[in-house]
Formats: sequence, C-alpha cells, structure tokens
Amino acid sequence: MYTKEDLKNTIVSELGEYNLIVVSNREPYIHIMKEDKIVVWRPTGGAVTALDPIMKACGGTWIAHGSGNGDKKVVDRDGKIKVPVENPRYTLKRVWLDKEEEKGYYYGFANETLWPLCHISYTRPVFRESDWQQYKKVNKKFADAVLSEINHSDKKKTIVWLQDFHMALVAKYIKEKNPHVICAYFWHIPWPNPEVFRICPFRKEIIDGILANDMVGFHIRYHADNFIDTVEREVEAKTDRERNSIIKEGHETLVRSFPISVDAQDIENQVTSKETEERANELKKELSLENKIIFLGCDRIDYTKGIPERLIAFDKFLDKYPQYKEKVVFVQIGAVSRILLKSYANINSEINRLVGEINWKHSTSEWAPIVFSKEFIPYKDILAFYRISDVIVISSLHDGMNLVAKEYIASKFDNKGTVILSQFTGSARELQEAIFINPYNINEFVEALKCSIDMSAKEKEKRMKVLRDIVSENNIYKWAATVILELSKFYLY
Ligand code: GDG
Repeated sequence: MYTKEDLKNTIVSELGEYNLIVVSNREPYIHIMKEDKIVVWRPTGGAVTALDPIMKACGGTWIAHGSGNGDKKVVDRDGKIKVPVENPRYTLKRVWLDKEEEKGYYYGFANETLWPLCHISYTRPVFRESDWQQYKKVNKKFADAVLSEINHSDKKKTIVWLQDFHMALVAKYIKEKNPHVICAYFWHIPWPNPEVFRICPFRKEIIDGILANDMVGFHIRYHADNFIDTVEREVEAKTDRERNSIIKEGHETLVRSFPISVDAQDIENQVTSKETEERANELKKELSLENKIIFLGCDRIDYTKGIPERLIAFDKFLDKYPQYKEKVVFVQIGAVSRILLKSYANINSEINRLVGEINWKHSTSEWAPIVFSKEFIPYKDILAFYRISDVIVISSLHDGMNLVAKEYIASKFDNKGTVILSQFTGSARELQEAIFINPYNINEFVEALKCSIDMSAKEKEKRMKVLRDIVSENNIYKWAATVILELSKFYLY
C-alpha cells in the first residue's frame, strides 16, 4: 500500500527542493464565529477532502477563498494561517472576495454556467456576460496571489496545482507574468462531449485558459478524450493522440487521467476507533436504527446526485416488497449546498416534499422509513454512519468520480456492507464489484435495493474484499504521486 511517506519520498527524489502551491475555491478549514467564539469547520466537498491529506504530507501553501465569517480574525497581514490549527503542517493563504465577485464568479459562472454545462443532468446552464467578467477578474486575483508567493520563494522549484472548474484561466494569467512556472490543473467534474460544450459563448477563452497549463488531469480517460475532442473542434491546435497532448502556439499541454481517491488507511483507523464505535451506537439509539437494515445516502445536496430518484426507488421498493416495512430504514445525510441558487432551492424543496410524502405513506406508529438530515455533519459522524449502515446508495445522474463510494468501502473494516453505484459515476470504472444501477431506471433500481438485501453474506463479503483492495491500493497518496511523476517530466527538459 502506498503511504504518505512514499509520497514524500517520491516528491523529494523527483523534484528535490520544491515549493508546492495548491489553489482552489473552497478552503480546507473555515473559521466560523459562534456566540463570540471562533470554531473551525472542515467544509463539505470532494476536492477538499482529497487534497488535505496530501498537503499535510507534503507541506506548502494552499490558496483559497476565505469564506468564513471568522476567517479574517485569525490570519496574519498576508491573509495566512498555519493549518490544521492543532497540528500545523502547511500554510493556508486566504483570498478575499467581495459580494459582487462571489455572486458573479462563484454562484454565477462556476455554479450556474460550468457546473450544469459539464454534468449531463438536464439542468440548463445560464450564460451571463457579467458573471463571466467577474470570473475573469477573480481568476486574476487568484493568479496574483500565486505570483506573490513565487516571488518570495527563493530558489525552490514551484509547482502550482490548480483545482477544479473555478480556476480555468488562472494558469494563463500566471504564465503571462511568469512563463517559467509549472502549472498543473485538475478538473474534478466531468468534461462533456464537444456537442454539449459548444453552446458556451465563452468556450474558446476557457479552452485557451486551460491550455496554458502544462498538464491537465481528469478522473477518467473518457473525460480526457472529451476534452481533446473539444479542443480539436474549437481552437487551432495540434493534438497528439499518441502522447495524449495538445500543442498550441508552441506550448504543450499533457492531458491525463488520474482517478482520485481517499486516505483509506486513515478512514479505517478512524472508523475502528473507540470514539466512532460509541458514536455509532449513540446514533443507532437516537434514530431508532437498532436491528434495522440500514440504507445510507450521503451527498452534498445537489441535483446531480440523483437524490429524488433514490427516494422514489425506495418508495417503490416498499410498495413492491411490503415485507420489508419496519425492517429497513433509509438514512439520507449530507449538507445543503449552493442554497442561494434557484436550482438548489428547488432540489431541496423536492427532496423535503418526497421525504414527507413517503414517510406519510408508509410510516407506522413504531417506524418511519426515511431519516433525513440536511445539516452539516461533522466528518466523524459521517464515518459513524458509514460504520452502522448495511448498504450505501449512490445514484448520481453524472459524477466526476464520487468519493463517498470510496470512503464507504474504506470504512468497511469487517468486509461487511454493499455498494449500490450509479453507472454514471467516474468511480464505477474502478469499482466493478458494486451493484450497478442506471438511476433513471426506477424498476432496475428497486431490484438493486432488493438484491443488496438478498445477496448471500458470503458473496457480499467476497465483493467487499475486492473493493477494499482496490481502494487501499489506489489511495490518495498514490494518486498524488502519479500526478507528481507525470509533472516531474517537465524538469527533464
Ligand atoms: C467533486 C466532484 C469528485 C458530504 N456531506 C457532508 C460531508 N460530505 C463529504 C463526503 C465526501 C464529500 O463531501 C463529497 O465528495 P464527492 O466526491 O462525493 O462529491 P462532490 O462534492 O460533488 O465532489 C466529484 C470530487 O469532487 C473529488 O474530485 O469525486 O465527482 O463532483 O468526502 O464525505 N462532509 C461533512 N459533512 C457533511 O454534511 N463533514
């Protein structure tokens, strides 16, 4: 199994002295004011969950939007703080955005344009010129924050590692001022085919911005190929399918796939701790889950995650197999996100309505079929829920990877537990021992729920063992090392 020490050794042997700068919109730690006290939160979201262990292992600087109402109170003059606060391992540098910037760049262009454009879930993207202008302005701000770090970084090699669809133009702005900086970009969501992407009025500038990077990564080969196809269709550039690279105006961008993962060992350690065991027992009692078959859904509340589809399938399952009434419970957890947007307010109302209707329809004096929590839950509690649940249900309509699937597998230290997984997630490519569903096919979904109960204990254990081997072998440290090894090729020139 690849460890954090192996990752450190790989970096030192490949790059020697280095200065790693990660840039993302979301910060890994948020300081929140609560009744005159400042508390630290770990925000929801896949990219942050994946990168924090890497930064803890490698050190460096993480530049992100300071979005907490206590954030300014704890940083130094440069907006910096060492994190994690209790055991500092790297520097978090916060970039401040005003309301107009946040509205246009984050809510508008990132979440109402790029997110629906790249996910095939039939939510129409919105194209506003004003959002695009704010997106460009904020990307410049992030580029300036990076450049100011490089000036201070003496002779070390600098690697800038940009994260996700919020940062499409940052490499371009960096390279305009300092062409020698190595920039890598990881796009955490799907890249659609050219037919879908071509409706975006700003597509050529977006592609130009991305091609300023020396390497661009996607979770799966399919999305990388979609990107190359889009480039071929939209801009004048030479694509090399052998090398999987694109050359534009003499600059080469490698296009690669790196399936992201989790810190499997750390998850297992936390799940098997006394503390999690106790919390798991408490939750079972509090929520009347003792002696029940527990289905679990855990997602940021988002219209791409297929939450209504899974509730409807569960409703139909109870209609078709009433013998399971009072024997099963569906626990749906995960925090509300991007709630200021209409599409997210709508999905929230729809989920609330469905939970209300299904519970009303099937509940008895002793039992309600669905337990629903949309509060932000501490990560320790998420792990406790993984521990007590029999089946994880992942029904995304489209998902770059889906880390919940991998977290759940990593948590099943006793090889008990079953994964129902949408075929439209990136993780479906690796996790072949899951029970696959097409979330749009409700009848098939109902049978998958039934199958996850009926499957023999021996078969479940056999499948979980294989899944656990995959996740522990291809963990987050191996993922980062693979990226670094690819990047290190630049230093050979
Ligand atoms: C994007 C891509 C890709 C959820 N609710 C709470 C909470 N979570 C945590 C989960 C998990 C993370 O959020 C969700 O990760 P996913 O990967 O499932 O999904 P996205 O947020 O959409 O992530 C995705 C990922 O980036 C990484 O590249 O896999 O395809 O869409 O870690 O546990 N965490 C806490 N409270 C909650 O209420 N603490």
